Amino acid sequence: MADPRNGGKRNLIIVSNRLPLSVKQTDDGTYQSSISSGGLVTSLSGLTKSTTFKWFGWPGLQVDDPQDREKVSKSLAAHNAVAVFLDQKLANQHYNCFSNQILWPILHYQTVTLNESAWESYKKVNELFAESVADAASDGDLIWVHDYHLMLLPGLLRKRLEEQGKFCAIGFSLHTPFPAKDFWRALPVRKELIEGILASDQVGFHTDEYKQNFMDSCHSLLEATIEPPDKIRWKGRWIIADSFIVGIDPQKFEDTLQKPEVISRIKELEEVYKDKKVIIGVDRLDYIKGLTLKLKAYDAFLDEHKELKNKVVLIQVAVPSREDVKEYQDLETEISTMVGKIDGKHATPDGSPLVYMHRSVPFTELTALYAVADACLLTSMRDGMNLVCFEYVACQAKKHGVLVLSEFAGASSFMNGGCITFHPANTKELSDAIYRAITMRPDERESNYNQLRRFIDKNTSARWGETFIERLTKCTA
Ligand code: GDG
Repeated sequence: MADPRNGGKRNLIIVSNRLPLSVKQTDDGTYQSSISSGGLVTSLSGLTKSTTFKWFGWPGLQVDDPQDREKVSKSLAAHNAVAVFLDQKLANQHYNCFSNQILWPILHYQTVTLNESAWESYKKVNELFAESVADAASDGDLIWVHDYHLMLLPGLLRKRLEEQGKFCAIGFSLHTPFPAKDFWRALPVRKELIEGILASDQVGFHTDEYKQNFMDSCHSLLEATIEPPDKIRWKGRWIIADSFIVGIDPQKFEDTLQKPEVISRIKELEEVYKDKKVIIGVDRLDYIKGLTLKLKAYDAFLDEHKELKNKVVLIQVAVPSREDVKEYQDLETEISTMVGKIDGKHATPDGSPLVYMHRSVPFTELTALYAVADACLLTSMRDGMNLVCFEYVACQAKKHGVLVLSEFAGASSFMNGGCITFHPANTKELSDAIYRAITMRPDERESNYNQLRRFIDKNTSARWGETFIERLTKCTA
């Protein structure tokens, strides 16, 4: 709905657990905020002409003093961002203990047990978000809520908005898989969470499979009526549920590849690895990314193809993630141990076939690594979409590198015609996939590549944002 107060633009409120900004206190006690680029930020680029934005979320730092809160809010306001302040203990219980230790695993097909106090904190944080957003929203605004940290928010918001006599269309996007109904029902609070989501007008998933799983749960747990392909009737309202391809901004990668420092870095890397096939892996250090399976299969591949030991290198970037959660600390130890063993077993005085980097690399270095790699290996056990594979394709216009992608990454349901897919826990299948990738004929590489390239160029993040919001706008008609 266009708003005459904004020159006919419509107003969009985006809500995510974390604001896409970094806020820092300076030496003089003031606060400075800088916007961090990211998928969600880019996805709004196509909407700027028709829409004004306001972004709500946790600023990522503990601020208790009311005066400091005011200062933080002022620095955020310059970026149209609004802080939802949380105390450290509550934020920890909501983010680490419920969202990341209960919801994240169950959404990725891992069994969990409920932690009652973490659930209470999850509800409390969703309430605080609802209070803050509902008070700031005006009648007719669009509200777009993101991800599993805020599943109760659409329900809490709708109630508050109705009490305040405001009508706002609410959209919800899930960035993870939604599991099959028999799996989801193992969670004791399974009904409350999907009831929360169903208070939205439109719910977006990465793939049709996740959408269908969600609809199945709504039907079997809540007796909601499903009208295929994309409608749910619940408590007298219609809700749209559909898949929306999240995508990246390929131009950003093309532009970075043109930078002089990236061009010279690519040359350097090509020199270092001139007689080798380079395989790149880029993952957050998360068990869903299947890094232990990747290393196991790579070890098996090196055992089977001893002649290739000095002719291939896997460069694995593993970005530290959720380091406060014990499962992630244990995983890091397990992976470091495996890396040490593989190195010890296969390295020669001429080098090692495995380079493991447990840190985040700068964006320019990341693009250079994508550009020099002959193949990209992604072995997720489950993954909502996986954007690394899109990014690799965006950097491979010259080489036509091969994408080797787990069949459990959401992206594989769109890209499987142009890449090698495999079951990540089938070591032999994965080892064979690696071999096939590094020995693929150039004409096959090129035709696969062209197919993938068309897909990522068409399904950009800007298109995702536009499509989701255009359709949500229709819910207000
Ligand atoms: C969740 C879902 C879904 C990684 N290492 C570095 C670095 N990255 C960037 C990549 C990419 C992003 O992080 C990772 O995105 P993914 O989509 O692969 O994975 P998640 O972080 O798990 O994201 C996922 C996504 O949400 C979107 O809905 O696709 O399934 O799990 O952009 O480039 N960036 C830099 N240095 C690194 O070392 N600069």
